[in-house]
Amino acid sequence: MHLAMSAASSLTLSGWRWRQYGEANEEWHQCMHDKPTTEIFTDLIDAKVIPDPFIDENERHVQWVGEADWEYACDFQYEADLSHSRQDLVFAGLDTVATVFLNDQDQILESTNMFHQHRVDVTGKLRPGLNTIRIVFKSALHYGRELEKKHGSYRAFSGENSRAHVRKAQYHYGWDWGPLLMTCGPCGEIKLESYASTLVDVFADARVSEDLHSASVNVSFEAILDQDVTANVTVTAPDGRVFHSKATLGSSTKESRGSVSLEINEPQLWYPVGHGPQIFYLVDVAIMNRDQIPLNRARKLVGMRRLRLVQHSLNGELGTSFFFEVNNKPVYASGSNWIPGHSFLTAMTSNDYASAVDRCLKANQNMLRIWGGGIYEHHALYEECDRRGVLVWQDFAFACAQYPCYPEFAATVKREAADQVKRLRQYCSIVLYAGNNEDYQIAEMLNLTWDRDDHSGDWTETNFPARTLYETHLPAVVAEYAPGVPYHPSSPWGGDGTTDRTVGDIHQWNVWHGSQEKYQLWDKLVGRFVSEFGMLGFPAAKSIRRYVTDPAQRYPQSRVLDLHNKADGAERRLGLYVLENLRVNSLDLDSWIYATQLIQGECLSFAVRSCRRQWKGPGQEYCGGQLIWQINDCWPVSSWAIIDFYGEKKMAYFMTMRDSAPLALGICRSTPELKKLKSPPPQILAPPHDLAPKNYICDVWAMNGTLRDAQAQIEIRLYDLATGVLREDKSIGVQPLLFNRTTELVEDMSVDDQTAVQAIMRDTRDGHVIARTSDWPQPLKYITLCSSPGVSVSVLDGKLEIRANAPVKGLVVSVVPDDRDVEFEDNAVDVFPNDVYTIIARGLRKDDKVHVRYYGSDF
Ligand code: BMA
Repeated sequence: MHLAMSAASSLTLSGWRWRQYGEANEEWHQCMHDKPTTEIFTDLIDAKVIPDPFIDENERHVQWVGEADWEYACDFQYEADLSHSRQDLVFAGLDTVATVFLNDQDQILESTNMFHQHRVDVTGKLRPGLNTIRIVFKSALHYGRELEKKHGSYRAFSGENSRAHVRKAQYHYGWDWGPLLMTCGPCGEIKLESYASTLVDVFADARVSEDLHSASVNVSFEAILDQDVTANVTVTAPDGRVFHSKATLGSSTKESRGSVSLEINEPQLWYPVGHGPQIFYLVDVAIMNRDQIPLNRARKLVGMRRLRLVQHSLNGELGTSFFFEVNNKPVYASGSNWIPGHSFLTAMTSNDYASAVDRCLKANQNMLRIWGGGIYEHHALYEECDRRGVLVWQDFAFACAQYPCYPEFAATVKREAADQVKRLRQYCSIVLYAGNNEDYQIAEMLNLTWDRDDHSGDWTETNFPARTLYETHLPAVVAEYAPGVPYHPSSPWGGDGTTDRTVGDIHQWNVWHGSQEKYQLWDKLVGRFVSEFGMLGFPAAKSIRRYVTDPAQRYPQSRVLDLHNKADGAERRLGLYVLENLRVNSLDLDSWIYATQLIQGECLSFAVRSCRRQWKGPGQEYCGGQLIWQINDCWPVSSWAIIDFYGEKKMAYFMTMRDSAPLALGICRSTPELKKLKSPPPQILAPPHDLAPKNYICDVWAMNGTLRDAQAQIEIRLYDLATGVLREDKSIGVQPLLFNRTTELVEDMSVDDQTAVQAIMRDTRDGHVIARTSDWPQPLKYITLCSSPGVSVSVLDGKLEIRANAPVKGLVVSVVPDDRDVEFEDNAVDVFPNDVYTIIARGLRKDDKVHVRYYGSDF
């Protein structure tokens, strides 16, 4: 968490105007807002020059924007202050191929990397009174194609190949969930700083000792000085204790660096959510002149934690663990992948980031992976993660391509990495930097000739030159600027290659992509850390109504809905998973939304349960985490997201929320033969669903993700699906649940293909329900459901009570009409006889009408 630096004077430029560049007599258009950052697409939409590309088929009609060049200008006032000997223009980011002019005559900057930050000395170039900054943004498409001609073509998956040469957010080129919208503009704030001496960087590197009883804090700073100064460093502990130190900095070198070290006894530590408090030390650095007058000061909130990525050998299994340990406590990571929140990043607000983190926490998630095809995120996202204890896995901004490494490219990347790691390193929530997304997987796929055992450090002359970035340059930057944070060359990475399930992380896409396994086999797909897996699901009907304006286009395979579904083979794969598993009665849009969301939920729930089950305690951390692909969208689309672009939660959000709860239950149905297998059977040998057996065995387990041993009452009941009759009560009374691991509760319980199993965990003192889960015969399409399950929903102020006389799967409640703002804390639930399911619903009134849909309600 960073507090603003108070330079002697700082002015944030705002109030932009824009026009197309190079067109004769083109007029300037004033932006419709006076925000400091802006970009061409939002300005063209505001000015009604183009239609909103998110609506209908408009994406197709606006492609010319990315082929054109654009120009921005902004006026600002400057009053000379004699005590300030220097003026800088400070750029937080320009998207992307930008040439900057001051007062029209002076070209002060050329920038071709969206992730670079610039401080340009403009002393003596400003006029008293009105000044103008003008920036020409050339088409990044054209620029990339030129570079491609010069340096050769590199393969990129998603988007055109030229993107591999351009240091711009890669998803702007179009992705398998994102539109091709090549925006440009002053996307980062631009400030005029006027000063005599200023701090330009402050970093408090806090290292907590192994026994957690002390911390060494090295506070380093960089300053631009016109005189000798003293840097006064004060560290204030959350309990009010204050630590001081001082250093003198000389002005002889214009850019001065210094540092002080402080020892803090019994530090108060920052913990991830669920492990302890999120508390911060306030680090204050002030530079003072000879008369002890403060010239400039910077403040930072610093969380102190001892961080390790643990890769140790495991009891009885191959390979090594892969999990994070904070303050000596292993943390199981249950989280999601984060893609940029919008195709037009300047449209995002700090509130948007805060609510994204809030939704992640409400889904019982504790980690976000900031995926490499996006950006190094907005500070508001990291601040919120720090503040609320969500761990961050940060990729460097490379994805799904073979990247070059010619000298200019390596140089721009090294600078980008240094700029961004310096910007981010104070966030204690960041627990890992990874070199890229899936580029080693691409190397494997393209059969690039590379030798894992070649550790020369320079692979620029091979056909996998970017290895030099991922294994030499980027780790060097992390080691220099964020030495306390582990570096991982790629995601996925480890062992014998990117699919090695016993070492490092994997992206488990053999459900949906790859071999398109049945999701019921998810327990055979788990790896040491599963940093991606997913299943596509349609957005909510009310969201679709917003972006498909023509009611005639509101059917599942319409041209407009297909345009808003970028996934390769989406129709076939969705068809496969839905039809392979569900009895589909109708293909109208509402039914298709329900079907795809139920399948997504079932799949992700199998995955989360299977991964989490493998967190079995010390020496048995067979899986250290799972991250859902993906939590959010950047535009309205049918994608793997569990929350759609308009913030509507899909069924999978709630289903995986329950599986990720601190205290949760899991059931796995199998057969003795299947149970023995560690991997899915080769497909040729795998029985198709219709040869599925009639009799199964079930295991039941519990996860106690808290840091305390617990005891809970465990009830297990077997119900006949067709009649709702309770066949057997297999409850096992009070069970001890050791902390921070799973406990196996029941092994090999016999069930048949007409029986659903419900398990409930209750508090031993007052009997309240802590967790529920259920297991159903699969595939769901074969089960004979009760034709009148007697579902009743009582609507009360602020909550619902749901009852049923027979097992009901995937019950979704919504308010009618669905544009009322009611927030359901839970949904997409399985309801069983003899159990009232209560859902808290903020904003619900007892006279509200609700709509209920469950699996089979339309049969
Ligand atoms: C992964 C990601 C993305 C992609 C997703 C879905 O492998 O890294 O590149 O969007 O799969 O296909």
